[in-house]
Amino acid sequence: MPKNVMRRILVTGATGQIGSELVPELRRINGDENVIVGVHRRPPSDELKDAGPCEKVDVTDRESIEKVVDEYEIDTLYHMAAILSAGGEKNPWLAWDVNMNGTYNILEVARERSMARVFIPSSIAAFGPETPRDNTPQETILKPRTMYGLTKVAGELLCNYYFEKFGLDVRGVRYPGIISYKTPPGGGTTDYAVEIFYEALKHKKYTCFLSEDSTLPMMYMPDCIKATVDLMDADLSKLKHHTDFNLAAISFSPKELAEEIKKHIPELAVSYEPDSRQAIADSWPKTIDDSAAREEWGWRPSYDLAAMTEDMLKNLRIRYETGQL
Ligand code: AKB
Repeated sequence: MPKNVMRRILVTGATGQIGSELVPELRRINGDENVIVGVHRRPPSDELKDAGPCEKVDVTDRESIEKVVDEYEIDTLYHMAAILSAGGEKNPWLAWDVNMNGTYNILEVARERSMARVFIPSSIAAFGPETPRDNTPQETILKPRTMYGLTKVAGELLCNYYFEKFGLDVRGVRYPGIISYKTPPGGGTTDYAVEIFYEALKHKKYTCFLSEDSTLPMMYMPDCIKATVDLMDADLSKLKHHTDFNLAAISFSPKELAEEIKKHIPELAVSYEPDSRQAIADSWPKTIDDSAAREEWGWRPSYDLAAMTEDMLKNLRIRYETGQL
């Protein structure tokens, strides 16, 4: 897929945390009309709606995917719809349906139409308590205990099967927790790392649902978008992995994040009341070895903890001051 070829793209889950920032970047590269926002639960923002097409897509209903794919002659799919770790423990049946049947439907629609390329992300939730937690290797034990995690492991394997068996060019990374200021995440174990910024600016206090020393792998949204776009642009012949790239940027604990925010908002008071999400965090890695992504498609993150914190606070302040929040 040469870089200068315009794709016809459908993004499922396009109104979610990552989708809502991926779409504008894909539209910048491919043209507004060529990137379709797949909407299901969350309505699209004015930014997404005004710039280009938005269509209803329920990934658990294959016909609703087919209708949009055929109408817009889609050749590339970004499948971002998913129920995350904490949400999946509240409703494991829905998590299975959306994450497993949704992924299977996307793969089948793509296979039947011989699509050019498909992006289906995995997550650090694919790891479990038996996985080495420091510098987690690319090839390692995958025995997650959450419904989200097990659907991600099965998803990685299923995507790889479609690549090996049918030659469908499916690609994916294991996203860490993603931090952003435009669209809040929902139902994740890493969501505290976004909530704390809103609460720090608004109330100068925050009660964290993880313990102060729960170090987890995280990433700022611009790096997440860069990784997603760069992997999809990568030369297929250079890839040894396809659907399960470890991806790392920053690792920190709630306490370290609070200390960094306090450099800008010294009055911030943070307390810790771990809930059921603590057990999930305890089963995930602290740091990740992403050398395969670095070697095979040149992955390099740009934001460290200090740069991410400064940019988050700057942009959230603007949103509060201009009445967007
Ligand atoms: C979650 O916390 O469930 C997600 C993830 C790490 O995939 N943010």
